Amino acid sequence: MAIERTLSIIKPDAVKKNVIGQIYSRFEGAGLKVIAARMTWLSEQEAGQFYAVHKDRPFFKDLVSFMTSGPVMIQALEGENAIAKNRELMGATDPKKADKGTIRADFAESIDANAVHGSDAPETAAVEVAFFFPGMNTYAGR
Ligand code: RTP
Ligand code: MG
Repeated sequence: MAIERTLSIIKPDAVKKNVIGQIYSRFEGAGLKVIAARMTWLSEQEAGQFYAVHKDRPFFKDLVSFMTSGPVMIQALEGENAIAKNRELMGATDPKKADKGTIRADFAESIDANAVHGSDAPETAAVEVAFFFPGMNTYAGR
């Protein structure tokens, strides 16, 4: 199986709940390595640009406003099948529909405040990792 990289964001609701460590434990338990990380408070421009694919969706404004409501923890994860593995750990977008034991089932409140983001495909993972960690290939994966 391929070693992949994916972008993960611990969203403002989960940072406020003080569960960064518990979420990191799940990555580690699944064999995903944190190879780059940055805690930041996204500007409206950054959040809007990051979620540009959703700009015509009805929830876009709420999404940007939520993502800029507090600090976020952003990380690149690396491991076998990392993109799908991270999505499995996260659970469904709507925490009410997320499988038991997933991050969203355990830590998320609503479809808006749903604890984590994870890239959904190799193409988006490449774009999203580069968005927050430009030039990462020069130091990661050693
Ligand atoms: P994410 O991108 O955050 O990892 O989540 P996802 O793939 O599971 O969901 P996606 O469809 O990409 O939507 C991005 C984020 O927008 C919010 N959303 N709200 N109110 C709604 O119907 C709705 N749908 C999506 C969620 O916060 C979702 O994570
Ligand atoms: Mg998505």
